[in-house]
Amino acid sequence: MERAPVSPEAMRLIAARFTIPGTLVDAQPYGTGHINDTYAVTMEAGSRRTRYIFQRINTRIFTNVDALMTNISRVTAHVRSKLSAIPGADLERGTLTVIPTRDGAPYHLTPTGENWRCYLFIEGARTYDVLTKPRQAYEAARAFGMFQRMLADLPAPPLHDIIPFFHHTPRRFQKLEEALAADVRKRAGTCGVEMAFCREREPLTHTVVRDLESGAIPWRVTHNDTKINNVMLDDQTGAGIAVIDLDSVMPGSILYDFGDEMRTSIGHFAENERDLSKVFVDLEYFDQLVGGYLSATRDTLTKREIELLCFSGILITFTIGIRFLTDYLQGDVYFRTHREGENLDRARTQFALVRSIEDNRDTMEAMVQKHLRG
Ligand code: ADP
Ligand code: GN1
Ligand code: MG
Repeated sequence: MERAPVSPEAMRLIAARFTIPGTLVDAQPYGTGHINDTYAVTMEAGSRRTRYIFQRINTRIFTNVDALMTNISRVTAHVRSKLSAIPGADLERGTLTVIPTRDGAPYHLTPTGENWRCYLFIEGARTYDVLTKPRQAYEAARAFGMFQRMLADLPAPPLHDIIPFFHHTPRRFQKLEEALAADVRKRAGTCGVEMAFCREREPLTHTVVRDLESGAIPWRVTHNDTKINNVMLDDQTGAGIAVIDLDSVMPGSILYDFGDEMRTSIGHFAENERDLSKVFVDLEYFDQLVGGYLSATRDTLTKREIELLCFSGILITFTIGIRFLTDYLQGDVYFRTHREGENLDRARTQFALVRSIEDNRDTMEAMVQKHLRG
């Protein structure tokens, strides 16, 4: 779903509401996120130009913006306090910095009902939609692992459950069946193969949910959207410096985070790749991913979490494929799309990756064991 672009005049008025100096000299749509509308905004004060990220929050998805921004403020403050204990740490690049409005609020509600927030622009670093070097998989995974580690002692109360049942695969599966039955866009006929694929794998939807419910694996503070373009890598050193897109940080399983990272960092294909011959696991990237993730989390994971690491890649890739397919059937109302059928392509790509992980599972399990030993 696309939303109307913002006029330069409207952007100027919005920027004026935040505690940032200068006048707006440029504003451009930015990034490839599927949910919010993101703009890179340049302000000029005297001879100094400073960039900011402005986001129009998608309130169809985030219905409680107060709760959302409370979570983000708490998480970024906590990460910043952890970073401040590390000599030489860069507090402005190591996490998002929420810029308050002139009324001291973490977001601005416009007279027309739009919700805008503003972050410092993290300069000298970038996100990747597709990785180009195995080492990037290590760095990104290490950053996500460190992020989770830093949040392990976030003081009570628990974070707001921003999107209940976000990674609850059995519910996602049920929604898919409902969307198929309703078939509002008459697209059911085009995804018979995909539906068969999903139904064949229905039994695996229950594993992590059941283990969380029984206490076999712990609830933790997790990011829940650890796709590769939600972590910034330094342009000079390549190091993973900041985990961003904190909208869905809430109680969850680390398996959600590890699985989503795996989905987006072990191959050489875009999420919407149509040539499925390109969709396969590159084991060298997986090896780096596991190495980076365990370098930060090895001593915190339980035996059962470790047992499920490889499986989580199958589960989360499958879950997100289910969500793309559901959105396709519902008429592309959730994820931003740029062409007809894009959500179906995205679903097909996810399912092809599920197959490739299934095919490589034994080798991947052995790699996890190798990293645990050393
Ligand atoms: P969405 O929720 O739509 O995915 P994100 O918060 O992930 O939105 O932002 C979209 C993209 O904008 C990111 O992938 C990243 O490239 C860029 N971005 C977001 N926040 C910052 C920031 N503070 N500094 C620099 N780039 C950012
Ligand atoms: C969305 O916001 P973004 O583009 O980083 C989505 C994730 C999906 C992802 C698929 C809040 O992430 O859950 O995994 O698209 N975010 C939300 O690319 O639904
Ligand atoms: Mg994002």
